[in-house]
Amino acid sequence: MKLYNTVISGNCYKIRLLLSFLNLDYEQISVNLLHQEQKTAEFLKLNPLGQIPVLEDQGRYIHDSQAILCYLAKTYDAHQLWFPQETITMTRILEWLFFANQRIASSLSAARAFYLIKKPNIDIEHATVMSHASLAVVNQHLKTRHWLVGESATIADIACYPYIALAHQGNIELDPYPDVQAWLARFQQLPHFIELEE
Ligand SMILES: N[C@@H](CCC(=O)N[C@@H](CS)C(=O)NCC(=O)O)C(=O)O
Repeated sequence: MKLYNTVISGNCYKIRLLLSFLNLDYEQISVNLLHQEQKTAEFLKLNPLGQIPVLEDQGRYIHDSQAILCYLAKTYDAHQLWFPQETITMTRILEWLFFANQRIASSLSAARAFYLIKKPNIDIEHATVMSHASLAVVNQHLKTRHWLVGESATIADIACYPYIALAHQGNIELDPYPDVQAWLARFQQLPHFIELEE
């Protein structure tokens, strides 16, 4: 199994987290975004969208971090704990995967990209407002729960964790969100948890 990735990407970090939780061996192929390696003709054959992460497994190339999380959990988690298949539980998890891909990507992830890599064309005021709106939703949800869905960590938590944990890099303080902070601390206690740069 190969993961085309770069260390500072939160989307790639989601995949490294699940691979670690599942104790799976894989090879990391580093893709240099500054050199636009994700837009070469060769890379576009792996992902026509020209983005990382991309997972190669059993001759298949899978892109989008949320899709890769689903694929890995369904294929390699024998107990189906990370992505339970009971209809309502699965549906709730999908809600959070779409939240990560849409709301978190356009707010916390955008704010981080603005400050960390000076990514152009980001409306930082809007991204900041939307970051706090997103965090308020997550904080409210976690007031009565330990995990986003069900009684244990799932791929919903993995999909939302990186850009919330890295909020400070986008100048978003987490002080007003104590339930989010408690959830981050719980997540970091999971067996085989890894930091972004491990
Ligand atoms: N929805 C995708 C977004 C992937 C994405 O935005 N990847 C970034 C790195 S975090 C990227 O490849 N950026 C370079 C580009 O878009 O050219 C996912 O969740 O994987």
